[in-house]
Amino acid sequence: MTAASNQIKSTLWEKNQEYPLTAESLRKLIEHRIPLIRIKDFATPEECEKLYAQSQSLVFNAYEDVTPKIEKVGITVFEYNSVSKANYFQEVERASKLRDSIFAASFNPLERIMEKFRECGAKVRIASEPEYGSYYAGLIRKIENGTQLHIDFAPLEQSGWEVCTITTQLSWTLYLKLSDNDSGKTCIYDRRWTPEDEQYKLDSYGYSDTVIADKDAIAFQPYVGDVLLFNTSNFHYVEPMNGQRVAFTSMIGLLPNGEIIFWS
Ligand SMILES: O=C(O)CCC(=O)C(=O)O
Ligand SMILES: [Fe+2]
Repeated sequence: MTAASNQIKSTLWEKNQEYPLTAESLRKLIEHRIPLIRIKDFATPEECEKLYAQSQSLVFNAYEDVTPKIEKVGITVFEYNSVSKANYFQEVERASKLRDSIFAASFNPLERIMEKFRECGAKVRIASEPEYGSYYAGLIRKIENGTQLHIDFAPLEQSGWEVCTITTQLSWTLYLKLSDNDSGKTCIYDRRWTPEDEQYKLDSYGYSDTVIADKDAIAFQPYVGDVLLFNTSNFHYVEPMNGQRVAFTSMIGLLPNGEIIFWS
């Protein structure tokens, strides 16, 4: 392949389709050459039900300034960006203890996904901050009314945190409870965010449709037990769900030294 055609390929998806997780597909996802990876049957229906059941006795908190409403158990750097790093790290221990007690009574999807990345040859760890230690990773999240068109890219939101030094951001989502198998799709566009797109920002996180005009998209239908992995600097949104849509999720980032970090 010539350098010129290689350059074209790196900005366009090779095919508008799903891929299984392999060392090669992971590399291509990072390079924006494929739209998404589906890990089929990552967890059994029983494991998903157990993890979901654990969340039923917990309080889900809604993100501030986010409409439609998104609720979750666990903490995010996004919410502490305007508060302080110290406050975030004060909460990490409490949130991690709660998460670990949920895992103990069900199973540990975070360790499982990290192991799958290791099997692909990746060097993975939880993100950490020199003076504070490990970040928190792993939200139980309800997105039932859909989302706006958006991207997730820590270097845009955070500054002075390890997660803002990543060069590529992915997310992984394990679906635990879905009322319907024909709604609540995740739509991902073959359109990466650029700094010029900030003029199309509508509120705390949504963007105008102008940014995705004429671009290819793929609609991912979630199933219980499957994992979705995609590059979150591609514009994307979640369709409203007919009922429940509960998932376990975290962010994933590639550092300049090639290490892969997980956080929420
Ligand atoms: O729930 C999903 O399918 C994906 C949600 C999302 O916006 C993300 O993971 O960045
Ligand atoms: Fe997102």
